[in-house]
Amino acid sequence: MCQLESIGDLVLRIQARPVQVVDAGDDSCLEDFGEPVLFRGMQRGWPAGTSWSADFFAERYGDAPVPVRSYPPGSEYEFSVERDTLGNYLNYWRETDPDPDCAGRRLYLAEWNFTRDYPELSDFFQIPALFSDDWIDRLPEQVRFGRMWLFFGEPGCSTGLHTDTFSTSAWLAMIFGRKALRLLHPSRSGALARGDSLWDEKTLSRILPDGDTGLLLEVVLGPGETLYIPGDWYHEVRNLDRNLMLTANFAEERRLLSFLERFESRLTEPLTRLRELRNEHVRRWRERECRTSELDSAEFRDRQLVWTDEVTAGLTDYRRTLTGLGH
Ligand SMILES: O=C(O)CCC(=O)C(=O)O
Ligand SMILES: [Fe+2]
Repeated sequence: MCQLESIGDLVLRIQARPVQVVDAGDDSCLEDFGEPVLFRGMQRGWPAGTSWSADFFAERYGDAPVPVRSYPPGSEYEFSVERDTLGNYLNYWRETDPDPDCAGRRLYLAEWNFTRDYPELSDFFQIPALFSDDWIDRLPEQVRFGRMWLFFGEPGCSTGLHTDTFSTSAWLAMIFGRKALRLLHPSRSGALARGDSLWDEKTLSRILPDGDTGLLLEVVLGPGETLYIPGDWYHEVRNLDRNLMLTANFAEERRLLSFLERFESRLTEPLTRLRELRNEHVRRWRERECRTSELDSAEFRDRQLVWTDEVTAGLTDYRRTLTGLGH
């Protein structure tokens, strides 16, 4: 791989902890898993596994407008985004060899919100039961957002270190090909700086000064495997070969309050429904109807108190202004 040293070399020197592998069954519940987990067998019976190929998409969806990341020569992480058609993208696959050394420009079809334009493609997979309780479904329709994407992966094109929006969790289902991921426990997020990479030894020696590599996880995700990433885990993704991945974000109840706080901060006006969801969760927590919640942590409760104080302070000013205006 370009820029950073090859993954194979580094695995020997930096001891990241392998992500736990679990055979999917219907007896587990998401709250049994407190960190990223790789599930095998979760895509059993999905028509996507046998029918989704480059030819399948080129023949049926060649005209589809898609977002394409363009990585300049030498750059594994920096890109600009262009619009093109899926057909042109797949022609690029057909006509060029993979370029893992980043000698030339590479193209990565990332974050195609495909079900919005082609809902029939939803018939090719099922949202795994473990991830199906998504509190975003309970938001009012006008603020609900698309959160399921296809990625046609290209070696030498990586997605830099990030957390997913609004503290949402994610599942990443590999249809064909492979990706490598490194993930960092949220307790070390504060140590990160711009430009850091979890494959960079300098970054690692700074963010894990005690050599506590239990906080750094690594996985190679292969065909038929599905990775669960809980919200607020920083992760970095490298494509090992040409691949296809289906991925979705969702808001799980045990992280609902973080989701609502982040989501609400992006809205231009308050939504009563968000307050209702929050109150519903607090009630369920007090009545022990949910197994775990961010409210179990006193530190989290203190931070929420500061935040609600700020919100109320904002309203107090507003109220004062209104009062000053008289009737
Ligand atoms: O596969 C990738 O390049 C990035 C996947 C990911 O982490 C995301 O979409 O948030
Ligand atoms: Fe992500």
